[in-house]
Amino acid sequence: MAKKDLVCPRCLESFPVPLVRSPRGGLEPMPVQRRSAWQRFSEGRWGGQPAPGPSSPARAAASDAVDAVPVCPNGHRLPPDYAARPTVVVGVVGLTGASKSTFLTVLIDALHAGALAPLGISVELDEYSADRFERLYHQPLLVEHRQLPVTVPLSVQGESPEPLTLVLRRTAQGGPERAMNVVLFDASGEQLYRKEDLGRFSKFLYEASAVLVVLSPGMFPGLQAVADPGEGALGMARPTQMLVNLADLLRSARGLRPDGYLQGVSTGVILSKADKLLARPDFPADTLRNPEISLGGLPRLFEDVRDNSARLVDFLEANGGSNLLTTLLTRLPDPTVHAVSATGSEAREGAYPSISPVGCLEPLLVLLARHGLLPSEGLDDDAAPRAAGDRLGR
Ligand SMILES: Nc1nc2c(ncn2[C@@H]2O[C@H](COP(=O)(O)OP(=O)(O)O)[C@@H](O)[C@H]2O)c(=O)[nH]1
Ligand SMILES: [Mg+2]
Ligand SMILES: [Zn+2]
Repeated sequence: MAKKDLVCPRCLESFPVPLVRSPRGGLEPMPVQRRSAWQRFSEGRWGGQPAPGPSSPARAAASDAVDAVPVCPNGHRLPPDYAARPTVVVGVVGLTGASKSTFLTVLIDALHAGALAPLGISVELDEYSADRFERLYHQPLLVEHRQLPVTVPLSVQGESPEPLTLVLRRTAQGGPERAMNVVLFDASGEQLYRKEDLGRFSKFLYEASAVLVVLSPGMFPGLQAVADPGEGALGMARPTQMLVNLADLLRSARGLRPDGYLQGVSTGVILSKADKLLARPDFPADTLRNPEISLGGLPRLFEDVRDNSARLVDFLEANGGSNLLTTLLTRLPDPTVHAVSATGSEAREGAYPSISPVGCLEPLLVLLARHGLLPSEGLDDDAAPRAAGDRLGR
């Protein structure tokens, strides 16, 4: 398989090798430390004798190269050893108000607090992300318990959706450490259904190898009673169009036909704000849960994920989401559907009494299994690839 390009965790531009600032100005490929032809020749010739050391300018150049910080073509510094790890770029897609930012905040907070420790996974936020996460997400929501301000859609071409980057490290007992960069970014769904924005803003999704679609209950016709202000009036046409465009985009980014199989792309669907559905008799309330996490329990957990997905699909179809669900299940590869409540309860006058997230980790566990950091046993009912839609037992 061809070596994959790197993706900058700041601007999401892809590039083949890290660059360094050249002493002459500008950027050049990071030098690989190689022995010169003369060194190789002389080693062979003079066998056991110590090779003459490099000249002092050569030593100086080598030490510059070691000190130089690798950057992307736009000059953003890459986190330490970033290029040595595989990267999964996760686009979190949903309309404004769907709960993308709130979900990301509680998810990253839980990861940072060691939620994956029972699986032998440690999580570190990259330095640049950590600072932004603290100021813009953690402090307002989790310390002050305030509602997050709306994320403004990108308005300038070339503007970055400002991803948050995590490094996940897993040490299986006795085995070598495996590490992965996870780059999460907020993909405003508005910029997916407005045709004029598609080409300008959705290039970031070209780099995504994982997609988390966030759907809030208020947009389903049968669930209007729990809609937040403005949500219900939108109707289902926009979110459905958003998904059609998303699926087209993921395929065209890979040079695939509109019905081509999206190899290597994982998709999860988050039914957000599910705390608001608990009072409804038709809602499968036990799908909203914080399951115990252990390595031994993962296959069982993933089987439950499949069962719960099927029940949530039935629930949403019965509440007027038929077209949208058909679009999801037929156009995206093997999506699992998860009930999630980022806050555990509704805000009153802009503030939450307390924040107790439910179900936030599950979509990430599936994603990590799909991308090879966790075993995926239990996630697929058999090894043979099946058409999307079948997978959910329908
Ligand atoms: N009841 C409830 N409301 C939520 C939850 N998550 C978000 N909200 C509400 O939805 C609003 C929009 O969430 P936000 O994360 O800003 O949406 P985004 O535009 O997709 O980033 C928040 O201000 C909250 O009022 C949740 O888990 N439960
Ligand atoms: Mg937001
Ligand atoms: Zn960059």
